[in-house]
Amino acid sequence: MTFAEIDSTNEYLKREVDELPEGSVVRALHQTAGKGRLGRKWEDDKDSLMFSLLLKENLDPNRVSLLPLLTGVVLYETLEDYKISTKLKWPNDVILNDKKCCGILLEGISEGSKLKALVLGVGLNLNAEKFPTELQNKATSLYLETHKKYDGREVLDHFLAHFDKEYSKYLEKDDSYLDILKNHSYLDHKKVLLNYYGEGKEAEVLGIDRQGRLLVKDKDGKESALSAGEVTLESIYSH
Ligand code: BT5
Repeated sequence: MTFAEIDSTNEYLKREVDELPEGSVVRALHQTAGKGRLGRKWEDDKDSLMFSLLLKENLDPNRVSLLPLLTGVVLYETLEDYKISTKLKWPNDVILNDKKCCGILLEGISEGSKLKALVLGVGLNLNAEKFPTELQNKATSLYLETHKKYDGREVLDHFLAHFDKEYSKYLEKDDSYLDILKNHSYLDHKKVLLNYYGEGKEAEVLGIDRQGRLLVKDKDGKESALSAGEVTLESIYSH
């Protein structure tokens, strides 16, 4: 289903969760209220791929935090089909030549204490020729990096084929897709400022572990493995 314009494809699936089946995909050519995480805004560059996917079956609350990582890997594979090499910035950005070309937003819908559904939203900048001033240093599109134009429907089909393959593995608890994240991780060797339960924590990123956690070394040399649920990345302060 493709809308010419809608508020947000994530919000649409959340509203229609009871009516729509497992695996429903909704795309919008324009979003009037595109969202990022933590109340942030997703800028609609007018020529990008924006869609959401509904997951209702076989949900395992203990493995939900792996899904943005899996989606990043699926986007990596999708763009490799076009010979575009990206890096994955844990936990949910896709980076092309040091700028963000794609963001992922996973939202849960609960009923009482039960997880009822997940909505997985993806925004991928395809053909934008420029971005608003405040994003110019950190956002990019496939067009700006490769000087080619891309067909959204075709890119979405590539995405869905890779997603089916990797998600079936995930459901069987085969997390081998994490190897791709480990091998193409953007944050490795960078010094970062993390928000750890509301407190600032400076650390150096060592890598990603087999459970998809960020491995860091703090200023005292102490190493730890942090999951996306307990820590958010505030900034990168040196390479
Ligand atoms: C994300 O949030 O990156 C998740 C974006 C998900 C967007 C999709 S589009 C389809 C579906 N429907 C929705 O309403 N949302 C999803 P976050 O990590 O919080 O990053 C947001 C930040 O990225 C903003 O604060 C900006 O700094 C930057 N940003 C905004 N628009 C951008 C764009 N088009 N390209 C690159 N960076 C952008």
